[in-house]
Amino acid sequence: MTTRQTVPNNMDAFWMPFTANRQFKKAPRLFVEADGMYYTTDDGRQVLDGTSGLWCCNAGHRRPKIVEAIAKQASLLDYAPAFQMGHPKVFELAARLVSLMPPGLDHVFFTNSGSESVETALKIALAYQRQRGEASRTRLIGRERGYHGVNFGGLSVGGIASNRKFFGTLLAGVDHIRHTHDLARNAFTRGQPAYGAEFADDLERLVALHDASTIAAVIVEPVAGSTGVLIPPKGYLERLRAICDRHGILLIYDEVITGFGRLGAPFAVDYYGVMPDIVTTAKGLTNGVIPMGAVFVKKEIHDAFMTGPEHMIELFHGYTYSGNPVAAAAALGTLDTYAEDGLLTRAADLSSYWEDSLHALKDLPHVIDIRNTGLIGAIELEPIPGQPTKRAFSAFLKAFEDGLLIRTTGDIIALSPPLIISKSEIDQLFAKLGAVLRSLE
Ligand code: PXG
Repeated sequence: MTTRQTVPNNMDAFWMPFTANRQFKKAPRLFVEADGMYYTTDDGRQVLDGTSGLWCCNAGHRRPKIVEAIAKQASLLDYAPAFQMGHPKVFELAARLVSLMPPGLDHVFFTNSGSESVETALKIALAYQRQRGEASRTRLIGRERGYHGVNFGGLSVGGIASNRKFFGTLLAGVDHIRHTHDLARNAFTRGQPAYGAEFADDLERLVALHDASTIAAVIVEPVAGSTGVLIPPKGYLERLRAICDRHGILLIYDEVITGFGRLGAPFAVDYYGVMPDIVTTAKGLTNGVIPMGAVFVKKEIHDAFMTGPEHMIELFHGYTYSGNPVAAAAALGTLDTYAEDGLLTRAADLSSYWEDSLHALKDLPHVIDIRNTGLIGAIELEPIPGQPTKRAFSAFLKAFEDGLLIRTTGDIIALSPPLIISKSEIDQLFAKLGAVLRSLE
């Protein structure tokens, strides 16, 4: 007789990322299958995916076009060297991706994650400034509460103390503009907050301090995700762009979360109508199925490197798996799925229903703010005095028991369901979440 064992005998060996390891291993939460909007746990329960995995499964789970594309590619060409060699799928993918962006962001560099996309963008920015004769522009500017992955460049420009404090002095020459969160003026805003465009002027302060001739680039998430869904105040991105232009500073958007339809347009670039010079993506690029990232770069930046002898490498940067054939096939299958289901703009149709359902939780206990854009929502809870994060973590555990997957960061609950969600599934999500919030201490 065989019994299928889904809980491993020994969980010690795996040091889990960004996880309370000891808590988890005492009471493991395991998914064994997924389909559409739902995960299945090892004990056979259905869990509604309120977070698209980790903001990545924008088309929902186990989508046939993606599964087939991966299987076919693996059986045809499993791997091709990424340096000095190529394969057709990656060129097809780059052309498809560029066609989704507004004209100008014409070139794509492939990576394997959001973190690597960020490192790539920062390195291209520095190298470009040198290439155009501005080699003194070596500073990188991030923003408080920014999240740009976990590698040293991204950590350095990132603005989350708990992620940074263990890891020494990080990159030299980095500074940060202030964050845009302003609960006092903007609590319970639907969409873009009315107040805070002037927070962009903080970049002028850093220009005055360091001088523009030392600054290469500024990187921001158009909507900060990991730090608890901070939506740009009206006029903020416009103002940041104008200051960058005034001082010859490149503007990098980290669209690892906002890319691929999350806001109701293919990218935040379209949604906010403010053009950056470089855009980082990952996650939704392959629907989370195979690791892959892509960095979009303006033509002028790319072209500045296309000089010198033709046999010479133009940019000394790349990864063994840049444009991996199976990942490229997964991305093409993902783009086909997005196109077939109209997912890159579907959030725009659903966002007012989503918004109303979310804001209906306004009067529940401990709720101090609710904010939303596209198919993103956040509920900020009053922390338990002396025990920050505990209230939201309890909500996460309770929601999981009740068949709903949410994410929490600090005492903020973040929601970002697959873009295939139906109105009745939105109802179900908020009914479950409402019950969880009512039950909290
Ligand atoms: N930039 C941004 C804006 C991100 O959100 C990264 C870079 C790094 O991507 P990789 O693929 O290296 O993890 C991210 C990742 C959450 C959560 O729940 C967010 C991320 C990852 C895991 C959880 O907020 N964002």
